[in-house]
Amino acid sequence: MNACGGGYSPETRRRYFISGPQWAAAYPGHALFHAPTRPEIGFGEVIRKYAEIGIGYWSTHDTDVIPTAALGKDAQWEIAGRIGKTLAANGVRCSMITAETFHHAVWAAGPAAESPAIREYAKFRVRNTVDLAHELGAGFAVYWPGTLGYLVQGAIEETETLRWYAEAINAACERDIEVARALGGTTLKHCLEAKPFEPQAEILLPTSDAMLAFIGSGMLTHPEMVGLNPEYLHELMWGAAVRAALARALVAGKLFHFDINDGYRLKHDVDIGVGLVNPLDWLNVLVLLRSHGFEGPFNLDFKPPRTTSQFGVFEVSFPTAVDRFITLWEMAGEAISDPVIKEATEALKAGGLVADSEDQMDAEALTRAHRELLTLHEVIAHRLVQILIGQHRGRVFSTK
Ligand code: XLS
Ligand code: MG
Ligand code: MG
Repeated sequence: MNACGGGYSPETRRRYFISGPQWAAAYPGHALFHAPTRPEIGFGEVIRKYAEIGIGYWSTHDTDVIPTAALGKDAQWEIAGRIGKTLAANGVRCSMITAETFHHAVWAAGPAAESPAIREYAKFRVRNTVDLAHELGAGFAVYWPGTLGYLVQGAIEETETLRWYAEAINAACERDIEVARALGGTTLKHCLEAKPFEPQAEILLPTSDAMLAFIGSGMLTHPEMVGLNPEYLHELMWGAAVRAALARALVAGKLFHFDINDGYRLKHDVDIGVGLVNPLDWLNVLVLLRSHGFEGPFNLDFKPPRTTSQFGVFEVSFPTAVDRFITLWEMAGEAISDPVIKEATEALKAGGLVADSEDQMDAEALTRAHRELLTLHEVIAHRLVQILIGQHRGRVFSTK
């Protein structure tokens, strides 16, 4: 790490609204075909290490820290009390709680199963997530429906299942209104997270766009409280241009929270650290977000690779992920104020001029007036690569 030139200071890192998930740091390296490569660790160690690195916010699934059997019971509040003390002692804040509605065997048929008893249990779980979020001072609740879909065809009815899923989200919002009123505080931001496949073969809400349609479907009692937690890689997994997916969320006023990571198009959920695969695309994503005033939360939902040791998780994986994000964020600021990009963009927006003597509605004349101007698209793209690799600051390569 010293050979890499070191990193930002913890104080600098804390200036960004970056959250570290409990599950990301505690991921022991297991998967369907993979045995764990790292030991189990608890919230005490994760929060302490995040504090040392300068990750100022912590997020968690309910069951990352509370055994399923203890949820909603006295034991839960005892654990929540210990979490609260650990956070305070380390100067870290809880930003988000998410309900695990995919891992336990109870979710075999998903959170919106045919069985009314399972659906009541799902409502209990999301209401309890809201309670935990208020207790720990979080502002956001995330719902990744995970198993809302199917492996075998024809057994579930999609419209019914979506209606049932809406009932769970409604239960969370209604509970939130009650709790916020009782505490004299504000309600949470409820964020839906889409993933196109995994762990089900077919997913009923596979993309952020599908979720926007769901929010606007009329099935939610409080659509104004519900928005999105897009995940960078989840959008790539279906082949999206991530920046365009985020733009659609922005114009709908629904970009609430953002899971940051990296990976490959049309492949499974490899959850690689931000910027390790697509740094140019990431720069462009952050240009869009910065120019629209979105400043987080940026949730580090990646998985340290199985080849990284437990020591490496906190010495290499998390600090470098945070630092790549900060560097790309600062570069995005440079791109936004870059004089070359500015001038080129302004010229494009001014448009080409068809001579007064010519027919203003003549397609050929319009094409001629724009032919040279449109070359600026490629100039802008080149300039962005220069910014990414530092050439705009005079970095030069010689063949000699
Ligand atoms: C899984 C999701 C998950 C959510 C929270 O693929 O990314 O980690 O972010 O449940
Ligand atoms: Mg995620
Ligand atoms: Mg993922």
